[in-house]
Amino acid sequence: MRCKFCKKPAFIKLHYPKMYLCEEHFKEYFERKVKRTIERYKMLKPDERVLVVVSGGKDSAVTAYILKKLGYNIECLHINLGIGEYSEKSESYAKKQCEALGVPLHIVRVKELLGKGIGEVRTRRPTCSYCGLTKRYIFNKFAYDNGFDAVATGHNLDDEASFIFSNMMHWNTQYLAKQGPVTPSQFNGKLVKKVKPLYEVTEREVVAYALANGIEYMMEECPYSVGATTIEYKEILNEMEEKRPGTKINFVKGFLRKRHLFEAELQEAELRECRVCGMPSSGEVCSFCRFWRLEEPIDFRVKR
Ligand code: Q46
Ligand code: ZN
Ligand code: ZN
Repeated sequence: MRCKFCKKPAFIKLHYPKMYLCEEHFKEYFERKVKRTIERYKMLKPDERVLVVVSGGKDSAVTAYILKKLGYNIECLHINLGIGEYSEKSESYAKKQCEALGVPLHIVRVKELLGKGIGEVRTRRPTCSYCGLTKRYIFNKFAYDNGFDAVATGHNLDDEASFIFSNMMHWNTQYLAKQGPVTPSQFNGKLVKKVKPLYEVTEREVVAYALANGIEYMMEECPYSVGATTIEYKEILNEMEEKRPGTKINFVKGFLRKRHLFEAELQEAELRECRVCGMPSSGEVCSFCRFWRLEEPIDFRVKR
């Protein structure tokens, strides 16, 4: 098969819209799509400082690569979760990716910072639940302490579609009301703006783009992700996409049009400052400081 535009041998067959593209035209297509997503949802202004959270995996590596290529002012943050060999490998991939890009990389190691790695804390809380809480707190506070305007993460269309799908299956209307490509800055900037530049590209397209650009990434999954229900939801959506190309993007775009219906159910807890760290909290002490039993705030400011 040949490229739709230049008749060179095809590098990829896209299913929606259906077309064959050579490597060069695929890169162009992908970059244009991400640029349009950033503009459509008004994610970033050209002069903003953006912190990209890089895990070592493909999605965040591609996010950093493309934001740099589109001319944004980015720095990267890797959070080493302290999950044995998996985390060591992830960190070395994040380093390699940022070196190749020529972008500054900051590293925060959970075990050094908090005494224990993810998976080592004795708690009834599920591992992924306190892992998520820890990551979200660290990248937000790191961005806030260092004056970043936005945090960019690597969530792609498959992640978003499966997240919405699973939350609909459980009617978690609170989560649905807050889900989207951009979360604006709140609480006097203490909650830094979050953006997802890969919101409209599929996982398959991200893999192909990484391959086309020689981006190396960690392929192993976190040991705690085994059996996660989100993987099942992704499989179901992939089957549907196979039968009806466009299912995922139409589902997510339809959701965004109807999201206001869930907003009526939003019971926003009144936020105040955490007694320990001063960050926004619904109780006297925020969930991060409470979980890690902190008595002092953590200062993430980088000496320059
Ligand atoms: S939440 Fe759970 Fe992930 Fe943390 S413990 Fe691993 S699988 S890394 S996205
Ligand atoms: Zn071509
Ligand atoms: Zn706190």
